[in-house]
This record gives sequence, structure tokens and C-alpha cells, in this order.
Amino acid sequence: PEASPHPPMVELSRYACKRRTSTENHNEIFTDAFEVLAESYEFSQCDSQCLAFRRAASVLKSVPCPLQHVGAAASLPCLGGHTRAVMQEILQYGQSCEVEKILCNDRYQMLKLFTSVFGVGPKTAEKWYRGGLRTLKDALEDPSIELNSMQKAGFLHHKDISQSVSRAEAMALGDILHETALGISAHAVLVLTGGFRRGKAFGHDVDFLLSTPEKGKEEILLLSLVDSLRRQGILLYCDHHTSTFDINNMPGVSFEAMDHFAKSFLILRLYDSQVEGGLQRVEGQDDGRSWRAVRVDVVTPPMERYAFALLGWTGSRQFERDLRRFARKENRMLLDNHGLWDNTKKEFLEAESEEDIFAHLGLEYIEPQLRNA
Ligand code: 8DG
Ligand code: MN
Ligand code: MN
Repeated sequence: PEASPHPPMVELSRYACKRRTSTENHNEIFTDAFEVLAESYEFSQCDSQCLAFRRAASVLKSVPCPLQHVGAAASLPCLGGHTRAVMQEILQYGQSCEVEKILCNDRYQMLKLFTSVFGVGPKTAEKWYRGGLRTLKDALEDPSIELNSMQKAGFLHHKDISQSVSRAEAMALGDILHETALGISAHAVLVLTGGFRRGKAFGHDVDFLLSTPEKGKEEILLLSLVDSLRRQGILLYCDHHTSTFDINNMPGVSFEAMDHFAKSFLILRLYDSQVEGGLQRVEGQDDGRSWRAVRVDVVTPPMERYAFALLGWTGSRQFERDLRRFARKENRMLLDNHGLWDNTKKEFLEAESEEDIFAHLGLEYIEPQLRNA
């Protein structure tokens, strides 16, 4: 059939898991503003307003063209009066004065700066701000502040970690980890997940899922991997979380964000010579170093939980949130990174692939590249 010059606007679902969202965002002027508002509400612990702006941003990311007038948003879900007023201001004046005010706000700027340190969350940032700290140097030099080891590593590598990771850098790390894992076990399986699996060109870290068909050997594989990275001299930091996953407790598990699989949050050293096209040039950095530090997450689910873990770690966060909400509200099912509980049948539904999970939920399959909600 002939392509229509004006394809009809597809009706968008209020669930991110029923929308197709590529990495191409045609409405960045609005979504950037919404993200600032969401973050500001998050810093003030106004969770419902925060979520409202995150949802609105997520909906606009799936609109395949730039919106030219607020009327075009009338048929879109999750866009309330406040979000539409912000859009109207941006369309009329090129910016929103509410957003500009937040960006100039001292507290917002400080909380942004402090939470940019690996290991510093909104609570710690707030405490530092209320204690009168205004620069990173203040936090490092204040004798009353006891930094934990994660925060120490965060400060030490702050400049490198604040710089985004390129796809070429992510691929290079994948090669290094894959080779290292295969050196430990010929059966090791390593896959890229997170934003890079969704096709993003840049990320704040690199996420991997590691597993093995040898039952019960996942965590030891991860520990051996970390040990090998240490011996190669490329491990700069490791925060290991031991597995608390127990298949016998499955019906009792609470369906929360943080999962129970063994995982390590790492900082690794990546050399210029290991990356095709070289490392990303860090602005203003010319200290003669031939390497940069990169944040890497590795999670190791048992093989029979692989599909659930892969779906959970691929993201985006908004896509995951709505998959769970859809399962609960529309199917009376509980979904998390470990499994899918059918509350009508009172049983766990098994899955070997992500496709199986979408099918259990009665959802059309959405490939990772279209989960950038
Ligand atoms: P980015 O790094 O490119 O900025 O984006 P991302 O890859 O989408 O975000 P991420 O923060 O690296 O998280 C990737 C996915 O991992 C996301 O959908 C949430 C999921 N995830 C869990 N459990 C945990 C956890 O315990 N910690 C973290 N950091 N992420 C987790 O399912
Ligand atoms: Mn990531
Ligand atoms: Mn991550």
C-alpha cells in the first residue's frame, strides 16, 4: 500500500509497556523541562507530583513528531493541567519560568551536585545541604563527615564517572568481561543490558547480566570474575551484594524494585588502546592519563530466572514500572525481576524468554530498542 503523507496519529496507551518508544525524542524541549520538575519534586519528596511529570515526559517521548501547539496534546494520556501549562509557556516563550527558577535555585543546584557523586543519595545530599555544605570540596574537608567506602570511590573518580560512557566504550568493556568470564568457565553467558541494550548511544554506566547453566554456581562465577579483574589491575572499586534469592520463598517475596540476585556495582579502569576510536575526550582533561574510570553493574541470576532478570534490567525505569502496574491492575499478577505470580491461578508462570513474559501478560512484544519510555 502507498504510504500516506499524514499517517493517522496512533492512540497512545497510558501504560509505557504498551507504547513503542525509540531513542529518538522529538519533544526534548518539553521532556527536559519535565525531568527538571520531576527531579525537583523528588528532592522535596513529593512522590506523586514527581511521578506525574515522569509519566508525562515518558508519553511525549513516544510521540513520533514535535508537538507544535498544546491542542495536539489534548488526546494524549497522562498530561494534566500543570504539564500542559508548562508546555504552553515553552511554546510561547521558549522556556518555562517555573523550570528556570528551579535551575537557578541554590538548593536544587547543590542537591544535583552532591547526588552526582556515586554513593550519595538524595537523603545524604539533603543532610549536607542543611549542614551548610556548598561545594564538593566542603564535603571532602568537613571533619564531621565520615564518608563510606563507596562515597570515597565516588569522590576519587568523580570527574570520570560524571562523563557519559560511549557505545564504543561499553562494547570494549563487554569484550573484556566476556573474555574474563570465559577464562573462568567455558559455559559463562554474558549479555549487555540496561540503556545500551535499548540502543542508546551514551549511558551513565554499563549494565551486564552474567549467568551459567551450572546450577548454584552463579555467584561464585561473579566473585571469580571480580577477582580476575582485580588481578588484571583494572578493578578500581567493588561493592558486592550477596544473593538473598530463595526459590522456596518465591510466593512470599515482596515485589519490590531491588532484586535478590547476587550483583556487583563496580568501577573499572578502561584504557584508550582498548576502545575502537579511542576513549571519549574528557573536556579540559589533559593529565596525560591513557585511561578513564567507568561505572559497571553486573547481576547474576540463576539461569531459570534469566528471562525475568533480563526484562527487569533492560529498563527503562518507566517501562519497568508500567509493566508491573499493568500486570497488577489488568491481570491480577505480580511481576518482578525474579518471576511472575498469577494471583488467580495461584501459581508462578514460567518463561524462557522475554517474549514468553509479554505473552503471559497479554501484551504485544516490544523489542528492547522500543522500550526507551
Ligand atoms: P543509563 O545507565 O544509560 O543512564 O540508563 P539505564 O541503563 O536505563 O539505567 P540504570 O540505572 O543503569 O538501570 C538499568 C536497569 O536496571 C533499570 O531498568 C533498573 C534496573 N535495576 C534493577 N535493580 C537494580 C538495582 O538494584 N540497582 C540499579 N542501579 N538498577 C537496577 O532491576
Ligand atoms: Mn545503565
Ligand atoms: Mn546500572
